[in-house]
Parts: sequence; C-alpha cells; structure tokens
Amino acid sequence: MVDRVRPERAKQPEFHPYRHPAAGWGAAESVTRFLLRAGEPIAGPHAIMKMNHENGGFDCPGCAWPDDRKGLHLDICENGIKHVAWEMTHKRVGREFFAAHTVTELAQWSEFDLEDQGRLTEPMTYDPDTDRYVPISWPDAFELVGGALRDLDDPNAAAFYTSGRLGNEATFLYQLMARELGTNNLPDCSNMCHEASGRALQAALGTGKGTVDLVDWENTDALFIFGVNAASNAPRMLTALVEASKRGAQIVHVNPLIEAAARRAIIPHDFAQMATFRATPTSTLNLQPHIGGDMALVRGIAKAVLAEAASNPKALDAEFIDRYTSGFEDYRAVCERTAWAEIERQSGVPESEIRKAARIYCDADRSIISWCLGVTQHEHGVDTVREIVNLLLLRGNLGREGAGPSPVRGHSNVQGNRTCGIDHRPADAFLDRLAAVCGIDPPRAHGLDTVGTIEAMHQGRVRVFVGMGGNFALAAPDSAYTFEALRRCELTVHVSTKLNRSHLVHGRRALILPCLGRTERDEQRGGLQETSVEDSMSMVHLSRGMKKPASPQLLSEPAIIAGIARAALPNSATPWEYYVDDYDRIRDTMARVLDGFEDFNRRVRLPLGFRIRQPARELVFHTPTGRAEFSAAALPSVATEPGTLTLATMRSHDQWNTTIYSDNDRYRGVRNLRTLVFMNADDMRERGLSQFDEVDITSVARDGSTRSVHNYKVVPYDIPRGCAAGYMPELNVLCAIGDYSTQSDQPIMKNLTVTVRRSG
Ligand SMILES: Nc1nc2c(c(=O)[nH]1)N[C@H]1C(S)=C(S)[C@@H](COP(=O)(O)OP(=O)(O)OC[C@H]3O[C@@H](n4cnc5c(=O)[nH]c(N)nc54)[C@H](O)[C@@H]3O)O[C@H]1N2
Ligand SMILES: Nc1nc2c(c(=O)[nH]1)N[C@H]1C(S)=C(S)[C@@H](COP(=O)(O)OP(=O)(O)OC[C@H]3O[C@@H](n4cnc5c(=O)[nH]c(N)nc54)[C@H](O)[C@@H]3O)O[C@H]1N2
Ligand SMILES: [Mo]
Repeated sequence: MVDRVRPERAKQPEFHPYRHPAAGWGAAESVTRFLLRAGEPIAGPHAIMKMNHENGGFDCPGCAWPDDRKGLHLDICENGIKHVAWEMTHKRVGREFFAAHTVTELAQWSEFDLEDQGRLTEPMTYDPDTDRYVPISWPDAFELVGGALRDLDDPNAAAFYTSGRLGNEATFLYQLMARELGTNNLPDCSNMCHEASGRALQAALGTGKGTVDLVDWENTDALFIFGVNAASNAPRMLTALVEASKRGAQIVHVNPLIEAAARRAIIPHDFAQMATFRATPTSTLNLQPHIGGDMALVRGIAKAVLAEAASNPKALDAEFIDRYTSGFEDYRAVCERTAWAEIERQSGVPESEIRKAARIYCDADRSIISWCLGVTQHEHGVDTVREIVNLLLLRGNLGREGAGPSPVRGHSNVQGNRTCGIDHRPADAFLDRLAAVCGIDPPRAHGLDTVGTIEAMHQGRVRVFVGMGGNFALAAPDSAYTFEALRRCELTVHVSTKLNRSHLVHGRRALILPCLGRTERDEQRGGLQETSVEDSMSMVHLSRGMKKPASPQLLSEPAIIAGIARAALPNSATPWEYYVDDYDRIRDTMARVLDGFEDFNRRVRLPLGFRIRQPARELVFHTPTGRAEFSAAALPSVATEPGTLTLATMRSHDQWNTTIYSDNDRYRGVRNLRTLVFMNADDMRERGLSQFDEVDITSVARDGSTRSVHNYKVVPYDIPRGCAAGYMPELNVLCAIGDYSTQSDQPIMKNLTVTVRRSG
C-alpha cells in the first residue's frame, strides 16, 4: 500500500544550506516521491500531460505565471504537479468521517491532517446538538443560505470572500449576486496580496495591471526581480531566467534572502540540461536590502541614473519623459534631495552596490522590473511600486517590447477575479454598465475588504460570511481575532474542495459546500463546460476539466452561486439557471459588461486565447493628466528599534498558502521543521542563541499590543542584521488586525516588529 504524504513531525529537524541548482533533479525527485506517496503515480503524470495545453486541457490551478506561448505545450513545474495531484487525490472525506469526529476534536488536528482526509463529497451543515457536521441536501443548503440572506435587514450585513482560484464566469455571477443583493462587500485574497500593486499602477499608469508579457521577458536586456521566491512560488519563471541568462541579459535580484532562483537553475522541463547536470546561473547581481528597504534602494538607483544624466544625456529618455509623463521635475528634485546616507540607512545596502544596479540599468536598452509580496506587504507598498514605475519612466521602459512593470500575481486567477468585478471599490463606469446590461441597481457605496470584513464580523455588523474557495480563517491576519470574528457570525458558508480550518471556526450555523476542482469535468445541461482564467500577463484562455468528479454530488462553482442567488433573490430577473446551463451565455453577458471582452466567446477559443487590451502598453494613460505620473513620495522610516527585529512571514517550498505539503523547505535547506525563525548569526549571538535553540517570538503592534508564539527554533541564515523571517500561516497569530497599510489597506505581513527571546 502507498503510505501517506504526511509531514514527519516526529523526525528531527535538519538544516543544511542548499547547494544545488533550482529545479532539475531535486524537483524531479521530489515530484516522484510526492506522487508515489499521494498514491497518484499514474493519474498524476497523466493529468499533467493534459495541463496547460493549447487545445483543451485545464489551466494549472497553481500560480498565475503565464504558459509558454511558443508552441511548447508542456511547461510544467514541480509545484504545479503537486498542486494538481493534491486536487486529484483518491481520498474522500464523506459523511462517515464527519459522523466519527466532533468539530471540537477536529479543531485539534493539524492543517495537514485536515486536508489530507481528501476531497469533500457532499454538502454538510453544522449540528450544534452533536457538535458534528451532518449531511444536508443541496436544495436545503441553498435555502439555508438564501433564508439567512433574506432575513438580513441590511445587505451590507453579508460579506462574500473570493480566493483567487475562482474562474471568470463564476466570478462574474458571484459579484452579480452580491450587487443584486445590494452590497459591495467583496473581500478577496488580493486584499492581502497585490492590492498595493493595483493601486500604485492605477495611479501611475491608469491600469491596475502589469504591462508586459512573456515575449517581453524573452526580449529584455535586464531583469530586476524584487521580493519573490520564484523557484518555489512561480517556478516557471525559472525558464524565463535561464533563457534570459543564456542570451546574455542581466538579472538583478533584490531580496533580503538570496533565494534559489538568484543562484543557478535547470529549466524544469529541460531534460538535456538535467541529464548533463548543466545548470545556468540566473543572477548577475544580488542585493540584500533590509526588510522594507526596497523603496530607498530604488530611489538610490534613480538618483544614480539622474546623476549619470549630467554627463551622459542618454541615461534619461528625455523625449519619452517630455511626451508621455507628468511630474518629472518634482521627482528629480526629491531624488536629488534624498542623501546617499539616508538611502544607505533605509535600504541597508551600500551606495557602491546600488550604483552597480544603476550601471546595469543604464546600460540596458530595455528593462523589466518584476516584484511580488516582498514589495507589497508593507506600509509603504504603494509608494514602493510607484517608485519602481518612476525608475522605469526615467528611461522610457514602458510601451515597448522588452520593457515595463511586471508584478507576479499569486493565485491562478486572482487577476481575472478583479477584471471580472471582484472589487470592494468598484468604478462607477463598471457599475453603470453592469446596471445597464444586467438590469440591476448596484450599490454605489464602497464595500468591505478583508480586514474591514473581519472587524465588521467582530462588531456584529457582518453576520453572514460566504467564502468562495480559500481558507479565510487561516489566511487572514491575527488568527485569534479572526477566529472570534467568524464565530460571532450567524452563518458561515464555505465553498471548498477540501476540509480546512475555516470549516472548524464557524458561525452559529455553518455550511460546507463541496465543489468541482479545476481538473474535473463540468457537465451541465448544455454539455461539457469550460471556464476561463486570466494569467499574470493578462492572457485569457479556457480551461477544461478532464477528470471524473471526485463525487457525483459535487456542483460547479457557477451552479452553487446560482443556487444561492435563486434562494436569496426569489424575484430576481437574472436568468441564473439559464446561465448555468451553458457558460457561453455568461460569457455573452460578460462581453457586454467588461472592458476588453468584446467577442469573448470567439476570442477565448483562439488557440492561445486572447490578451486583454492594455492601454498603458499603447502609451494611453487613463490618469487625471492623461500621462504617466511620476510620484515624489518621501522615503518611509523603516529602521528597527534597538532590541527588536523586523520579521517577514513567507511561504516554504512545500506549501500552497495555507495548504502544507510537508515540513520541508528544500531550497532553504530545512527539513522537518516549520515552527522556525531565520535570523542573522550576529543577531543570534547577541541573544546567546545557537541553531535550533527554542525561542518565543513576540510582535509589538502599532497600538502597542503584543502577540506571541512559543518554542520556535532559531535557524542561522544569510539575512541582513535586524531582519528575521518565518512561515505563514503559523505566524499569522503575530499579525495584528490593526496593522495594515494606510496606503493599500493591506496587512503588513512582511513587516512585523518582533522581539525574540529564549523560551522558558
Ligand atoms: N508553490 C507555491 N506557489 C505559490 C504560492 C504558494 O504558497 N506555494 N502562493 C501563491 C500566491 S497567492 C502568491 S501571492 C505568490 C507569493 O509569492 P512570493 O511573493 O514569492 O511569496 P512569499 O513566500 O511570501 O515570499 C516573498 C519573498 O519576499 C522576500 N521578502 C521579504 N521581505 C522583503 C522585503 O522587504 N523586500 C524584498 N525585496 N523582499 C522581501 C522573501 O525573502 C521571499 O523571497 O505565490 C503564489 N505561488
Ligand atoms: N502572514 C501571511 N499571511 C498571508 C500571506 C503572507 O504572505 N503572510 N499571504 C496572503 C496571500 S498573498 C494570499 S493570496 C492569501 C491566500 O488565502 P486563500 O486563498 O484564502 O487561501 P488558500 O490557502 O489558497 O486556500 C486553500 C483552500 O482552498 C480550497 N480550494 C482549493 N481549490 C479550490 C477550488 O478549485 N475551488 C474552491 N471553491 N475551493 C478550492 C481548499 O478547500 C483549500 O483548503 O493568504 C494571505 N495570507
Ligand atoms: Mo496571493
């Protein structure tokens, strides 16, 4: 019999710095082991062959990195494979399971053990008398939610969360239902992820998205990569890095940690490279700023570029600045005013190193700057992304091949969710079209985001919570506070594929509604359905599930939304059932509501799908001035108080957000340990700590309140002094609910002030 993929908690923790290339054999071996243990040695690879295909196949439910567009149909990666296998497990968690375990008992289980029970098979509702989940029919489940929503005196007492995996068609129906009910309470995982990027790009360029695509990545001269652990979280970026390196492009990594992608790599699918063990270096320069020091570092590069322009006019693209931008003089002035000493202090990087990056930037005709959570989850995330845009504008790195901003999005369809209407601050123009096309009267007042929803649940203002995918309880900040908020709800509803913490931290009444996964066949009255998704680079394409559903009782996400909507809005004129019968009909409506979706049904069936029109890419800027806007923000103060450290929460290699595959973090050299804190050896010495010593970590929130975790093990790591790092979601208990950015409302999950003390 196959054994289970189970973190070997009894095993001793190990730490041996990783010395091999990223991807390559390590990844191949890890995948094989994973599939064998998951009992999917055949279904796994078979399914993967069907993933990301040009014609048919399903979109990888993993990250949002785009598929290779050159006819290479199989750009697969280790973590994508794990992700697919995770969904395809043969294990099932049915009614017998729930009958055998009380919720109080399950609450003691680990995240791993909960999800490891396998796929949910039928709708379940919480029975307070027995403290168990018991089966409920779909019609009764819909009526339970519908009744609770109908009973609310104010539609704003409901909140509808979205995790970024939801396909575009379901997304559209979901926001339509919320707005027809009368609320913009549409919190989503983006509120914790790239909210800062969206706001900054919107303000600077009039678009909430990056402007580059993979062709640009293939043609750029220099890549600047900030705050992403690509080898683990966007592994197919390794392909782009290897190819860039081979053609002589420069690659600069900016990260307090030197991550695996910043060393050398073997292309995940390049078997020749794997056979010869020939890895390619994937970095020209590594800069290790202090956590939160990126804005100062970018300012330093810009300062050096401006200084160079005094003797070399070509350092700036004066024509571009003149024709297409606004605010340049103010920006130049603020750069000149910012002293190098200040830049060094804030960034933690010496001027000489920053100048090296500036040299690379000035020598490159075309540059791309890419970033992820290391940049966004800070108080000044918006200012930092705007500073990145400033730097690009200086040399006209926008609107031409090989140049531009390239945020790395997280969930496979998180970008599509926003495009299709999941936004607690919707634009009036969008609401106008929604009203005209769908015949509803959408509310105009802004709704609640993730943090706002938690606070409102705590205060009793939101009483019905619906989670469309995801694991809200655990993904959100301040676990204790968020748990209490959910428990105060009248009703919590989770549409899910697997059992997770959010099901156990429930309201007075609770529902678990099991849905089809992306890999599964979605049969409706109109035949086999496909759903569309949008990747990080604005490509929209269809995804078609191939596998027999995990249980005959599963419904698709559009069908579940329609069922809830019909029950909640009995007099709705929206043809919910008609939409669900054939998703082409949803797409026809979307084509009339959404910008850039004209002729949706035809274009989404082109072999590679289509790219959503990007005005900024065409140098058309929907900003107040009609130009790309420089910003001239002052540098924030990111220095730590004596005795404290700045701690960033992040993912290990072997997890998907709140889903933990194992207790290993291969590229960082860790085995059998997740309750750890990476620290600089000098900071450890100062505290008299040695490797694996047990410590308590206490965060100090802005309001002075403290939160602690106990008995974490210290791991000495190459990280700047004053900085520390550890894993989400375990460390979410340290993220205070009130500590979100005043610029983006995003929880500052990469910037906690902590003290670290020996336990006991
Ligand atoms: N396998 C896998 N893939 C994933 C996910 C997953 O959990 N597993 N999650 C998906 C999601 S939803 C998202 S949003 C993305 C997340 O992708 P990442 O952004 O890579 O996520 P994190 O693990 O949080 O890592 C952030 C990186 O930021 C660095 N960092 C921390 N603080 C700073 C800082 O102040 N400045 C800079 N420059 N760097 C800093 C850390 O060292 C780390 O390398 O990945 C997506 N892809
Ligand atoms: N401290 C800290 N906290 C963080 C972050 C951080 O860096 N640090 N990162 C934040 C970020 S970037 C994000 S995106 C959030 C992630 O937050 P979420 O998106 O809420 O969390 P996930 O862990 O991705 O959700 C996993 C669950 O999704 C369900 N699921 C999987 N596939 C499907 C499907 O096809 N349909 C449906 N309906 N359900 C499905 C399963 O039941 C599974 O248990 O976490 C945030 N939290
Ligand atoms: Mo994310």
